[in-house]
Amino acid sequence: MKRITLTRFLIERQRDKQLINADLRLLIETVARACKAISNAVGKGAVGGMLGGAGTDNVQGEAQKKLDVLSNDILLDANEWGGNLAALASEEMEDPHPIPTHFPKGEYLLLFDPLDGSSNIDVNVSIGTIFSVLRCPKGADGTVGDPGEKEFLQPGSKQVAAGFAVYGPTTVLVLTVGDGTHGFTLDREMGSFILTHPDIRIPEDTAEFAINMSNMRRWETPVKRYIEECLAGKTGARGKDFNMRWVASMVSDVYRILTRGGIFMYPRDDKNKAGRLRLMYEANPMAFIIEQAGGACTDGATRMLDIQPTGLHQRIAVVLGSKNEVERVAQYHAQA
Ligand code: AFP
Repeated sequence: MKRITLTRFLIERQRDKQLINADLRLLIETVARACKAISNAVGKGAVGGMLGGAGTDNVQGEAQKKLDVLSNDILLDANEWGGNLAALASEEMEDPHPIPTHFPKGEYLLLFDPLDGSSNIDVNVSIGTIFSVLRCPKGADGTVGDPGEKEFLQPGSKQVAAGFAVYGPTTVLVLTVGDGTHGFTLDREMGSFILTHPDIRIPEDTAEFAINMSNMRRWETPVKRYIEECLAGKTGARGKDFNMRWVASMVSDVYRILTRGGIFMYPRDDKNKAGRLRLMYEANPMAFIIEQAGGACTDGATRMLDIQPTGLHQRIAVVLGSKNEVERVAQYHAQA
C-alpha cells in the first residue's frame, strides 16, 4: 500500500485543493507532533512515573492527573511559537491562554482537551487528546488583538479543522479539514502518522449503543424510551437485538463508532443537569468529525454544530453516531 504521511495529506489539501493554508497546515502538524509526545508519555505509565494525581485541581474542580498537566504543557509549548495562533483554550485552564508577547500572532484559535478519559489512566484503558480549530474574529483595526472568551464562542459549524488522537494499542490520529474524515496510524519506528483509514464512513444503521447505564434512573423520558427499546431487542419495538459498549473514554467510543457504527449517548440527567461533556472542545470537534464521516450529532434534539455557545467550559448533552439512530432519538425528543 502506498504510504501517504500526514504531511503529504496536508500538502495536497493546501496545494491541490486550497482547503487549508500554510498556517493551518503548520497548526495541524504541530498538534500531531504534540500528540506523539503525549503518546510516548502515556506509554511509559508507571515506569515513567506518569501515573497518579498531580496533587492539583483543574478549573472544573476535578483532581488533575500527572498526565493531564503534562499533556496540557506539551500542547501549550508546541503551539506558542508558530505565529499562526491568536490564542489557545484548554479544559485544564479557566481562561484563554494568550500567545506570549515575544511571539507573533496568527488568525487561528486552538481549543483542546489535552487528555480525555483521565479516569482511565491508572487502569490502563485507552485515553486521548481532542482538538478544535476556529478562525479568530478580527477587530475594527483588522488585527486579532487580544482574544478573550467571547472570540471563542462560535458555533461548531465555524470550525476549520478538528481531530483527536486515541492512545490505544496503536496511536491513531483522526482528522477532518472539511473534506471527509481520515485516520492516521502512528508508525513509531519512523515517527510518522500514516494514512491508514482514508474517507471513513459510518454505517447509517447500527445494533450497538454506548451509554453509562448507571445513570438510567436519572434520564429524561425520550432517552429512557430509546434505551429500553434497545434492551427489549428482537421481542420489542425495534425487532432486533442490540449490543452495548462503554469505554468511558469518549475518543475510544467515537473511534469504535467511526470504524463499525454505533450510537454514543451522554444525556442530561438530574445529576448532570446540562450534560457532562464539554461543548467547545469535546462535543463540537467530535460532531464535525462524525458529520464528515456521514454520521450525525445532536444534544438529543438539536444539531450540535448549530448550537450557539454561551461559555468556554459549558457542558452539553451528546448523542452521536449512526445517522438513523441519532435521528430516531431526536424524534423521541420531539414527541416528548
Ligand atoms: P474523565 O476525563 O473525567 O475520565 O471523563 C471522560 C469523559 O469526559 C468522556 O471521555 C467519557 O465518555 C465520559 O466522561 C465518561 O463519563 P463516566 O465516567 O460518567 O462514564
